[in-house]
Amino acid sequence: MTKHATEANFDGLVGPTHNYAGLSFGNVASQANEKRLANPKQAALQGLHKMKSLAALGYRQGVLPPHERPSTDLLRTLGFKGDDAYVIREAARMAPELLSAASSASAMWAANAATVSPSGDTADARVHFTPANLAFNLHRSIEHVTTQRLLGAIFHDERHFAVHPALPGTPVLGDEGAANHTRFCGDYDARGVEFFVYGRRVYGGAAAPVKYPARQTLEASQAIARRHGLSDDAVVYAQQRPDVIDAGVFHNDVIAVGNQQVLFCHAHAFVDQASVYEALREKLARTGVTFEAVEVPDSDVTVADAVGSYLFNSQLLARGDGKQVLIVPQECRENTRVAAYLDRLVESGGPIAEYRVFDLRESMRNGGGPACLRLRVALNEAEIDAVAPGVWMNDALYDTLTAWVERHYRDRLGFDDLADPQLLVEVRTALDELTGLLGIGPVYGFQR
Ligand code: SUG
Repeated sequence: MTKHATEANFDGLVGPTHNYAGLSFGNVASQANEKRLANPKQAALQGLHKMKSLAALGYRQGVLPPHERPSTDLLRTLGFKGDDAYVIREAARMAPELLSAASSASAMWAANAATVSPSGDTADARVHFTPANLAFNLHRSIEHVTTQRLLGAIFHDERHFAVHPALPGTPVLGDEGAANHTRFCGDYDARGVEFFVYGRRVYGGAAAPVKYPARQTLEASQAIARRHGLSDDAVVYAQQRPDVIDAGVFHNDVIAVGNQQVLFCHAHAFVDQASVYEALREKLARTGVTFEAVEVPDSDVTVADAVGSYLFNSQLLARGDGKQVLIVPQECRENTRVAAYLDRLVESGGPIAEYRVFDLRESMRNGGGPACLRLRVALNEAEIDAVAPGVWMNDALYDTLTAWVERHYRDRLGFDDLADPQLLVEVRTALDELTGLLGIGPVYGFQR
């Protein structure tokens, strides 16, 4: 593996409690699959297969461990008392929806773990991380505590990395992390332009969706840019179109993805889309890079097609030859319009020259595609060396983690299983072993 500046992808390893609880209002897949029986083992293996495949193609790939679930801390905060088994049984009996929230494996969607600003962009030339408060959903609002600890363990060298706490968890500062953040650049260690997309502006007003929530506010995005030390000429803000949020685009990464100089997006992604392109073009030009938008017209792929297939929830990755490869979920092959579009796209001679298809069905049924599963961290050589080495994916780690999943994960999980206190015992046994396998030391509350 070469050690030049690169963009590493850290994928969330699916946790042993992966299930379908219908917890996310406005996320149509989550709502449609509520109470379906899940297969955590298969979900984790599907994710590992993607990680290993991208590592084998030469991309730097890391692993973010799952969180401890069910969270008895949350249940205790909500008033349940007694030992862990009693707390879980009482929650199942009195407030099953709270037990579901406390049990979600939603930390797998690492794109929502944090917003990351690479050292090329920040005032102190360190990589800055702000864990997302995910304040809109109870089940996700508890993630940032463990996320901060995990990022602190993996990116522990403070000469290179700054891991901030999450923003206050209030609706004014709703923050969903990198799912609403894209960075454009030339070389990964050079100055880039960070693109923050918000759904709602609290102060000063702006149109907002009427049916579904806008989870990200402009005020949150601006706070992150400030604390990361980004200069005004390296930042562009854009509002997501409220009508597409109402059509099920609950994060910007359901309708747009970018990498280096390329933005791949639907024609209905942003309010005043032409001005958004112009701002990106102008600011990127100051870094010597020519911005390229690949815009998909509604006549080729509708917003409903995009939401159903997750065409834009793809990973756009640089190939060695200046072209890009798109990593798409297999649902894109199953929608005939999207499949035909993809074939035309790679024939068109544009920047996206190839696509590769992955089966991520278990995650997709909760609204999580290839892009949701990964957190991008652009790193220079010295920073690569400063990352905890045990989290880098390679053939040996793939084999180790596959065997670990096979040993510890169930192959079916429904609500009744969440009520079984034995599940927490299994989760703790698995996670305790995992921190050893990844060499990141004790990070979970039960290990302290
Ligand atoms: O926040 N689904 C997640 C999916 C997150 C996808 N991430 C990105 N687009 N980057 C969410 O809505 C569903 C859980 C359940 O219903 O069981 C859930 O949390």
